[in-house]
Amino acid sequence: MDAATLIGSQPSKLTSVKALAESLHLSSIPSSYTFPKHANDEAYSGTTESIPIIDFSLLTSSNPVERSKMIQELGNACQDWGFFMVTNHGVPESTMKAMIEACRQFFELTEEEKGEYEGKHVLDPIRSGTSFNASVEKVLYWRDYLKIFQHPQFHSPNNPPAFRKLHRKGRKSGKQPSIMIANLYPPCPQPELAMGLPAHSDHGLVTLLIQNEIGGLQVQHNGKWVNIHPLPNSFLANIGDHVEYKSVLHRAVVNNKHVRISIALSNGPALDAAVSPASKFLEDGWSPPAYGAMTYREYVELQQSNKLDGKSCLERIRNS
Ligand SMILES: O=C(O)CCC(=O)C(=O)O
Repeated sequence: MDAATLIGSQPSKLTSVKALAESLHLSSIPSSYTFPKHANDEAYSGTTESIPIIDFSLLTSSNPVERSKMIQELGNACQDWGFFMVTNHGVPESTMKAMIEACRQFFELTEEEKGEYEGKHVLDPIRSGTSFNASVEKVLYWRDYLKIFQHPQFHSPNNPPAFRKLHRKGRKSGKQPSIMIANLYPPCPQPELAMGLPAHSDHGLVTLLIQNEIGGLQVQHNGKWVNIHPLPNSFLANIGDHVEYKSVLHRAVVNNKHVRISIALSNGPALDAAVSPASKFLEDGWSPPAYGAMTYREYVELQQSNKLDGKSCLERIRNS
């Protein structure tokens, strides 16, 4: 096992950014949070660049014309953006708000209480912490997190009680794992210097994301960073590294006024499923496979044990 896979190997325990942000008189960020800037880092917020909207009710419509039109639009959205908004999905707005509230209550627990869920291994079923993987990062991110494996086996912190109650309701059938990642981005005194989460793509098939009403998500599209402003009561969906379509780089920036909370639900193949290029693409005449077979568990472990850095996880497993 790689040393970085053991979260407990980090030299000293870091306080959460929530505690840091709330410390009195903090007017500048510690240098360990200063994120290096790159050339095309500025966000583009032009009005013409808005992500596709998929109306879920039409995807399941009994009208075949409507349904096939929406399926076509879904294919285009995956191809062109790898990111889209899902409306009319049937999840009550009150449930989405209650989830955000339960996560907010979790982050409000004392450092000691949250410490109970400080994971020792990247695949621990419940793991709370700060940054992404502080044992391998030179620069820390302005973000605290809670990660929970929710399927096929259900896990939930006992505290706050609202959490367990709510998540029990949300259990589903099927074998694919889903991992819930709650992110807290407290107000940052120097948001232009810090980063919530750096550019990365997600493991798995599709990630669904909700947030409180505060923006911060940016998606890379045609080489530019686009600010995403989701419609109320919608999900954001993005393609992960395990789908035929290309997964898309995204990141979370921070602000100096508001607490931002987002919840990502990552859905992947079965943890022990070996994922490899489809055999129909490996017939005579095609180029040799770019990637070998690997279980989803191995891929998640690899991604979580290393620095979050663009598509470096995919690059690591590329056949040379
Ligand atoms: O907070 C966000 O909007 C992005 C979260 C994210 O990319 C993640 O949890 O992997």
